[in-house]
Amino acid sequence: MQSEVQALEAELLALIEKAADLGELEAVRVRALGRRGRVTELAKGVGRLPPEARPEAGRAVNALKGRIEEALLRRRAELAAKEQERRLAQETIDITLPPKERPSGRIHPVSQVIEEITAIFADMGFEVAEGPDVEDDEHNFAALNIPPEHPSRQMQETFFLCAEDEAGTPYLLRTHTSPVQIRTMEAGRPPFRIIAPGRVYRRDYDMTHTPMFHQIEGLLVDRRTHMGHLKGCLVDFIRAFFERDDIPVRFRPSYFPFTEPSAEMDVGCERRQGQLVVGGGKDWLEILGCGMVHPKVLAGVGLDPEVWQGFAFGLGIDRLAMLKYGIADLRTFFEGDLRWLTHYGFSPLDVPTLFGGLSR
Ligand code: 2NM
Repeated sequence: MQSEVQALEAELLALIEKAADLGELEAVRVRALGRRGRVTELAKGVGRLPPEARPEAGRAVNALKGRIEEALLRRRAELAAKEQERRLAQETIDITLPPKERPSGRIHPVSQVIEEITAIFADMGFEVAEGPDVEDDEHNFAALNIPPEHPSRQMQETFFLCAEDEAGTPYLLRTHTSPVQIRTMEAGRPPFRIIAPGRVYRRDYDMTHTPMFHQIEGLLVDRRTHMGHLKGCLVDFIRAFFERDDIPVRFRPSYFPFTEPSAEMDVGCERRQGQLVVGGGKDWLEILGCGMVHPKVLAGVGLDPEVWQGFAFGLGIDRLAMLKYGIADLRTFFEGDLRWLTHYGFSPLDVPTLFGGLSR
């Protein structure tokens, strides 16, 4: 046994030394220590020896196994170091080369403005909520205190689907993102502080209307929320959005079925060389609708209006993008013209943040 061990050790150590790369070394390991390897076979032979010879032979084979494993490890480290040296010598980086071109893809103004508005409201503690484009009558209308005879429900305004819910009422394409607020209030517990950006659909098509457009609505529900909170929040928002501290703002009373009282917010503006410019001037431009969430809407989602109050608002993203970035025709937003996107689009690397600048 002793001489067999010595002979095998010399043979295997020679093979390990001869292995030229990690692949060859692995083959040697399998030949030595694998399930049918030479050392393994030798260990099996120990069981066939007379009992009194087994302990010594067993120790000799185990010691051999240990030495072979050690030799394998050492050779593996050697080969790995050699391999790395070879790669370091071969692979080069020419640091005098110019940097890669900036990506040529552009961010659509609608996506840009959604990111900008999200950055502003996120800073005030609002979270982004989303919901389905296909809605039911309950979430798009009924829960918002919009009665069956209300004009916005009529065929010429709303896209109805052929499919109907269990009650036989047709599904529809949401006409605003308010159903997202309803679903959020149904599913969670107050306080709520959310904004819901997304696509909405209305049957309308001309210079300033497309059948699909984008809205952001916001909702804040807490104890003792009042119009002062609404006003402060929206004035801060609009000044951050237009990146000017001096924008005149006024609130006019208005009507929405889902808020009471309701208001519209205007910003001061003026025409300069046929272009509408926000800030300064003596004209007013309507920018968003808002109000205190109607007690019936709160009660409908299981909130006690004596305990919880909220404010909500809604605005059109596309129109805001046109205003801020001087884009004349809304219909060009959705034509998919690459030249238009190259001109009006934004760099994907300039992510809007309050600390780094919204639009740069
Ligand atoms: C607007 C204007 C005023 C509004 C209300 C709600 C809800 F679900 F909380 F009742 N969501 N959005 C709202 C209020 C929307 O858009 C012009």
